[in-house]
Amino acid sequence: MISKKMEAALNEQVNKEFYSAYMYLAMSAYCNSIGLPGFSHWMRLQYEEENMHVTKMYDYILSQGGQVHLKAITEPPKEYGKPLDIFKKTLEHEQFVTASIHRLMELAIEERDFATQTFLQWYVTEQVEEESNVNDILAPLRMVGEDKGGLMMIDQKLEQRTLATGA
Ligand code: OFO
Repeated sequence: MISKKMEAALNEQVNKEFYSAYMYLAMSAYCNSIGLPGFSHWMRLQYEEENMHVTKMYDYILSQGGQVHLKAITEPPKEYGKPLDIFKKTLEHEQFVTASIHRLMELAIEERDFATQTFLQWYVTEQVEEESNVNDILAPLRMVGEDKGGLMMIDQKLEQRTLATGA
């Protein structure tokens, strides 16, 4: 059983996770359109991961006897700039999601809602991983700058990403 306030906050987070999925799919399309198939693949898998984040939270709300309220998803941008800008925007977005998860955790602590604290712990850990993965890509991107050969190498590396299980 979760409080109505917690139910509303989790529904807001479901919407944010949906937006994340939508944004990464838009990024995937954009990367494809600028000739970066590896970047596009990475973003496509990120989209799949976000869908898992949505479903996990959706299932939790229902398992706690809560009501799911699906809201309109904001339209993501169509263009994301240069390869470095794409991942800078990705990091910014993940930091925004991390802050949102932390606010949810604060609410769960305030309400002494132990079940939701345990549930949210998975997202706290996941966000550490998400930010770290993006930082690992940003470092070589900063190094190569506009160098086409370097960008191609990074593109090939991103093409190798596989979907993480256990989400
Ligand atoms: Fe759902 O973690 Fe990214 O946004």
